[in-house]
Amino acid sequence: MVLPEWFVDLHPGGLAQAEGARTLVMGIVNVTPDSFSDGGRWAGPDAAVARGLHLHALGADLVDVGGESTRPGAKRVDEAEEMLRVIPVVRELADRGVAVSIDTMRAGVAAAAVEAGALVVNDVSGGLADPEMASTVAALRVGGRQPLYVAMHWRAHSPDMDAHDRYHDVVADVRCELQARLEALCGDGVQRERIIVDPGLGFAKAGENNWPLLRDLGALQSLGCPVLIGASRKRFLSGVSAGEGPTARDAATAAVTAIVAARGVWAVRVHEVEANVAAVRVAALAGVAP
Ligand code: PMM
Repeated sequence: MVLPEWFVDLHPGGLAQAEGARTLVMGIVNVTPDSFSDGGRWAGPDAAVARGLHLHALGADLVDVGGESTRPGAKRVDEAEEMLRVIPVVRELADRGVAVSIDTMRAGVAAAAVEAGALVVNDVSGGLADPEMASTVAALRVGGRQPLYVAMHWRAHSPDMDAHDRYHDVVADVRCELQARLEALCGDGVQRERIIVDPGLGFAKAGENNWPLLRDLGALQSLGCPVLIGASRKRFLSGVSAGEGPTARDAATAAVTAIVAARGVWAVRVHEVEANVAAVRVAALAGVAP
């Protein structure tokens, strides 16, 4: 695969400053029976590959493949099962020219996925769940470079995360905990210029704790890394959405995308690609993206 420009040359602090650059859209393929918004829909490898190709055709810049649900309360799958779910899908999508990220907390899965063609390791635990993750990512190479590594703010595994949503000042606390992760990851050899940070909306964050993180994106951007936002269909959007259930939150998701794209985030992680591609294009063409 020809490596995409955003992979080769990751501009720190927000959007690639290159002419015409815009926020990237990461389409989600959960190869799981139990993810909160689309669990079971793309559980087999053929359905998952077809979904990934569809999202790519709709304009997704990369496709995020995950084999372990992280919804509150979800039980962990074992590593062998996670591998079986995701690796064939990663390989097939990468072979077909799709830029793939692997959503995993396990170093072994991350390494196998990069070997199968993934460009990005998306670790919702920011390296906390698996002590081997950082050194593993540091040793991996894609076209001579380390893969990109998404370090998300995380406090505990799914069964316990709702008990960890106490904050003194949610923006300052998340920033400080991400800063500590950055130092630890870099200490283990991950290059700072390959790291993307993510506030982890909905992870150990009750509804009202998510909005300040969106309102004060600048605090996260001041860490000096590109930012990824994963708001898609999350429960905190239910209060601004008509209708019930995760898919009823797609309109609010696109609204979040337009706003964060206007503030120069690197990427948004979304289930429905079409509306979000339109939102990032609107943000770019309306001249509000930096
Ligand atoms: N959210 C989920 C899973 N993976 N990865 C990143 N980087 N950021 C997120 O916010 C995030 C993630 C949970 O959502 P899903 O179950 O709908 O995939």
